[in-house]
Amino acid sequence: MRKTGASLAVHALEQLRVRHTFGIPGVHNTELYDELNNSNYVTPVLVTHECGAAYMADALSRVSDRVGTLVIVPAAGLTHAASGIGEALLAGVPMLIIAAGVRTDIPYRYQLHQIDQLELARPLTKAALRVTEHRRVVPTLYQAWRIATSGEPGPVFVEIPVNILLFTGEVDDLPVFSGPGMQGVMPQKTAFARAAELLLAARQPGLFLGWGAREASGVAAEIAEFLQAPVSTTLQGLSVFPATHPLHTGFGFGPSAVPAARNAFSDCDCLLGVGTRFGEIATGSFGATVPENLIHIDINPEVFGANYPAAVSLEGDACAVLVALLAELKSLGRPRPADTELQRRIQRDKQAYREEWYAQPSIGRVNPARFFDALRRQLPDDAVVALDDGNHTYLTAELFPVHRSKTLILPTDFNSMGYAVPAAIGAKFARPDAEVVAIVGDGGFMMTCMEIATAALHGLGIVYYVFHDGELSQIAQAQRITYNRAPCSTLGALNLEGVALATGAAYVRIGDDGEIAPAIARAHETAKAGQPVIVDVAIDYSKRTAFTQGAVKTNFRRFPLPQKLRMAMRVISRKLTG
Ligand SMILES: Cc1ncc(C[n+]2csc(CCOP(=O)(O)OP(=O)(O)O)c2C)c(N)n1
Ligand SMILES: [Mg+2]
Repeated sequence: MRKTGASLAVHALEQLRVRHTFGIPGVHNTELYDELNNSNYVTPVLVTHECGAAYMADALSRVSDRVGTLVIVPAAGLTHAASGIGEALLAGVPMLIIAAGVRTDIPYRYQLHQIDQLELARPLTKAALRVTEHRRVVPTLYQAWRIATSGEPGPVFVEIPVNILLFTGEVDDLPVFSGPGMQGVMPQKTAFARAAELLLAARQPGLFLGWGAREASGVAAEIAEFLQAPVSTTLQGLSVFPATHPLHTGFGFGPSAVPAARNAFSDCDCLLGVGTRFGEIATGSFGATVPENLIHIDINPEVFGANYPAAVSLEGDACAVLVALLAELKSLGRPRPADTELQRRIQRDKQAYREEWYAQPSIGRVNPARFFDALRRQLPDDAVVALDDGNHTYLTAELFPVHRSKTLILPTDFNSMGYAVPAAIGAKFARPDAEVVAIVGDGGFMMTCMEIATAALHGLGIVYYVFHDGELSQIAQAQRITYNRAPCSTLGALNLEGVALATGAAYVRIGDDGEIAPAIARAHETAKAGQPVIVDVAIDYSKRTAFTQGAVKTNFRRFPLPQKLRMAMRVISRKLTG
């Protein structure tokens, strides 16, 4: 039979349960957009900028079991989407990127949008594939989906030249998708026994959970309870262990961690790290001390020993490996009695940290701890929170208790600002019945805020909390410590009410602590009626997070002595002379 590449691609997307695609049409992919428009299953979503499309696709993958998909024009579509693709790559998030390609059936060079896209896509993706004939459209998309979702997930790029999309070509059949097909590996029994022995023999075991453990919250809790081990998470993995659990301590466990985690892990002699790469942010710039007895579980064997040597490494799916490890623990040992002293200390430390923040006088501004407590009280446990990158990220990490896995999403290792606004849209498309909010700094907001027009167009009631401090605070704070000044970190005036007017959102302002609770209630009422809301929060950033203080100190300590002296002298002389 003869089919256009566009109709074949849409057949494949329907088979792959792709409900939404994100992108912008251009001359190379209009046939594909026409076919998407004909589909009863897939809805193509128009965005304002392909960067937004990529963040939407990323978020959709993070909060659901579907694969976020882009449909973009060659070259310019890819370069615009690159930040979101990079984010998905370093965060282990599956994504399918379908870009049209220039014509391959004509002899001309210097075609519109002509560059070597595959070369550009390669370092940003797990794989970059090109379709060269009609027969390969469907199998290539199935292959891309399998690569994107297997092992450590990630983005996969597929180029389909416009002549294949637009013209008909011969195919033998329309293959049905037969499922993932890849079976995970499972470590040797002896490795489980060794891991269980180390954990049972430890004086103070601890658990450190990353995003890779997102489907393993239940079994991780059972192991923590069995061992009476405190639990800390990475930044990306903040949601994987409920903050309400008595053994939950917080984000990180080294000098950049909150006091509850820092203290609970101070004499940890056996660490069970699950679904984490022990990367820079997770470890507070590698400042965390990891004990010799590290048991490292990950689906990607490349992470073992990358930064910290593991005494035992267990390659496989976090959930399956933890289930087997728990069985081994039960067969070799007995559960420890509840460590009430440890649990009491965790709660005491958490309470004291909160009180420290509450004591911060935020006159005429909004106290972060009071804001997060009020938001938590008004948000259901299954609400999705999307963050951006900045000071607000670490404030949220330290002060907002997350109750359920995959309900907090944020940019981490690629660490690209501009994530939150579109990510909240992707999350709302994926989970239309859930409340979705974004917490975003004013700098990050400016990067992608026009995407709120997309939310308004689709009647997506998302609440955008913009922490409006007038500067790029996360960087400005570090600049002030190091340079005693903060060049290029002050933002121009931003009229958020104007942005609301321009995008079709409602506008609410929180000027001080007294306005927090009623403003949140009002914003969520409006959002429930299907309108996005921009909440202008006059946040008080005068107190630094534990993370910022810890990370600056850790980095400084590691500088060579002459450089340390140079920097210290500079800051002292600037303090004296202004
Ligand atoms: C694309 C990109 N550009 C620059 C940075 C560096 N950066 C990290 S945090 C930050 C400040 C963010 O400012 P804002 O969005 O206002 O958030 P705040 O820190 O004030 O909460 C900057 C500039 C980055 N992470 N990503
Ligand atoms: Mg700011």
